[in-house]
Amino acid sequence: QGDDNLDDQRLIPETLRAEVLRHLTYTLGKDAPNASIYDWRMALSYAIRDHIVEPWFAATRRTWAEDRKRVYYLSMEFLIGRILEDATVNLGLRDQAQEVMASLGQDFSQIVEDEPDAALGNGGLGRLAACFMESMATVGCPAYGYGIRYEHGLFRQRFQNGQQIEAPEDWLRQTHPWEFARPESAYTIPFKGNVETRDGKPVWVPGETVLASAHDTPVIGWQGKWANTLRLWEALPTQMFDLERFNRGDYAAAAEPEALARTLSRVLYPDDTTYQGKELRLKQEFFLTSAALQDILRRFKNGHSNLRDLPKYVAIQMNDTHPAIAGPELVRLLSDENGLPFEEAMETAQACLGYTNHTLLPEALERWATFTFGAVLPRHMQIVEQIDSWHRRTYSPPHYIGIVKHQEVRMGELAFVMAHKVNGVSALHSDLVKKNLFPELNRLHPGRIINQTNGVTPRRWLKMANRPLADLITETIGDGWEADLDKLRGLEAHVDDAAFRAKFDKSKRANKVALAAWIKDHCGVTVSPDALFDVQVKRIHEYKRQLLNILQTVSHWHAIKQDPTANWVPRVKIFGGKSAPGYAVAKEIIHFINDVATVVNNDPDTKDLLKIVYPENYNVSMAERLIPASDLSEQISTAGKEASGTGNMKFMMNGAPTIGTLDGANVEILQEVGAENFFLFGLTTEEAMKRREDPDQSRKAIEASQPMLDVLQMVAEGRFSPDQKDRYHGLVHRVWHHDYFLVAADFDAYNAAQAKVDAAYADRAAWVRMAAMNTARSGFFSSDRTIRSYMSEIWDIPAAI
Ligand code: DL6
Repeated sequence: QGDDNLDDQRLIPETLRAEVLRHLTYTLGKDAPNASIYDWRMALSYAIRDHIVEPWFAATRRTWAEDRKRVYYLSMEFLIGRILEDATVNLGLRDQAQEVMASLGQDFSQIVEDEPDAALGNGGLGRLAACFMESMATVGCPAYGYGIRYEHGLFRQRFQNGQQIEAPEDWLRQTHPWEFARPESAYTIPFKGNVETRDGKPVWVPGETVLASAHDTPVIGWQGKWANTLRLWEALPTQMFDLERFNRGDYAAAAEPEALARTLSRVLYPDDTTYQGKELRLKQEFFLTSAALQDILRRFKNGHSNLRDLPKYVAIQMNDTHPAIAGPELVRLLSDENGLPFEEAMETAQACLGYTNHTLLPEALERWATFTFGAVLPRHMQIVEQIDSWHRRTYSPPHYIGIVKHQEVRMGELAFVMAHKVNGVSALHSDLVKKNLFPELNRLHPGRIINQTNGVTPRRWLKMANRPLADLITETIGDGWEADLDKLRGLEAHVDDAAFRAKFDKSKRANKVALAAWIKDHCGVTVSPDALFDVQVKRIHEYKRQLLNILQTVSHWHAIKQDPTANWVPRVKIFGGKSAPGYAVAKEIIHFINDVATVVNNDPDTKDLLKIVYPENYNVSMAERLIPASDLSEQISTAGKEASGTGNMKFMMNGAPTIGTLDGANVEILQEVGAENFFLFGLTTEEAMKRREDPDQSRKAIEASQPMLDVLQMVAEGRFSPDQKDRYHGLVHRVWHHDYFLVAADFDAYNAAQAKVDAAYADRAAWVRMAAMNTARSGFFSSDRTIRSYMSEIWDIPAAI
């Protein structure tokens, strides 16, 4: 069926050209001479979307006809990025689209660039959800993704005098061509009010309601063989408009119900790490979850009558604790609304639910004051207490495990208790989830915690983003690797072949040349494509240690100045990432990086030997540009703090060796690629924990390191903030005295590892071999592998294709 579909598409480009022109005329209402780039993009997107609809219908029809189990992936974030090019790649239409647009006088790559990123996520967690959607479609796992259709995605970042400024993001200002509005799929979502007892039964009488209205985006898998649905909810008022107030002339008040309801899908919470007891956030979480569960039950009941059968047809995955309200909400729907006794409702819910934990950071594990929780969700407060006492009764845990404790509802514990499987996202992380996060629950429920190491989709992150390398891979090992990434191992046979290495090197250089031109355009900095491109792109956070990177950069700069004629390897240090708006320390790190860049980039002593660039507004499409052009991947978090990382996998696939700690999935990357192809440094998780026991540890580390002393001295003297010499006194003070993330303790080891990188880079043949080995051994990190593993170990769903 999939191949037929591809054959159809060989009819193009004439057909595709006609389709684009038809949409331009009849959907956009434009004629070609007057069409803007936006019009052309929309026309092309609609034409491509038409090709997705058939396989999408076919997949949906098969799932119904064969009465298949589906997975429902509940996530507050889907960091999708751009869709157009990705869809053309998966449909095998990229070349044709390029040709067709050229024949119409349009540049395909400019059209692709015109699409705004769908930035409905903060970072790794949201991007993982997007990779999973694509992989579920590729491997034929019947699935729905459920999320919120935020009007404003992650804020736009600008720098003003080196400091981060946030501006609202407005991707929906233009028509989003990939979605279908489904106003008929709308559910009432209740909030607040109180619980009454009627006929001995609890009845929730809500104080407020909003409507969740569905918008569906089809997600097409590789070669168009299967497609699933990403269903995003828009919040609408149950009562559109207060006509009485309007007639009285009070226009603002008349529109109030609408404005209030819409708030729920207005903005993505711009933070993935900090707990904030905001009622709006809790309401958003319930809004998504309740709408999804009502939709799931409606679909189930359309063909099934026994609710105890739900787990045979429904697997629900909670992506982190954000949708953890799914436990009590499913119990409420099954018992209050459908009459199942509480214990049966519990059993049924547990058999459906899985919970993925994505962080050990205590501030990111949600807890709600019972006061807030009870006010917003009064019936759920009762059910959570019922679940808590059921759990105590059934398993007799030590008294200190409680879902409700110290007047807080602990969403991690709630998700754990309600799920039949709990998973971490890398081997190390899953181990720490067992040992450090939920040790008591793990003892009570042995076997419930399992590991599912993350992955990324090689279609977007290699085939689409890195065409020169993708073409070389196909030329070398043939096709088929896109859907079976272990085939990349076939490249290993070629890494000692100088001709292959020359081609590998050439593909990287092509990407670097393109990036250098882009950097010149966007940052005004001239960089040489012959320099080593050293890249750290991710959210700015203390645990990710961008500070360690920039302090070592200062040290390197200082060393060059001391001995300018030595044989230095030219480097371009590239940073990218946003800080949560309220995270002052992370924002100070951004300011500091930009201040260091200003001094270093203008220093005649170091000229082309060292440049620092930090493009504004890092997002998915920027990652697609930076990662294929990288020589070195910076994965330098404090051991025990990065749950997995997925950026690390993308760099590896694109032939950039890692400089990194034994943290998250770095551990498995190291295992796959081998120590000789990885620059390992730093304390282990255990060593880090031990080191923190000494309250004086950072001072001791600094005093033992002349390079560290020199760097901190320069920063404290105001070398990088000549206009305000004491600007970074606080930063320096923290490194000396409050260095929880162990920047000082790891500094010398990091410095030494960077020196090894320089030495290795100077030997071209050996370096390219190492880079190629990284690509060759990256097969394990395909999200297809991850999804197949969720299907067999958590969801119990067979592939439909
Ligand atoms: O699992 C996806 C992704 C991991 O790769 C990152 O290591 C992890 O930090 C991220 N977790 C989150 C949740 N909040 N925090 N922090 O974004 O998940």
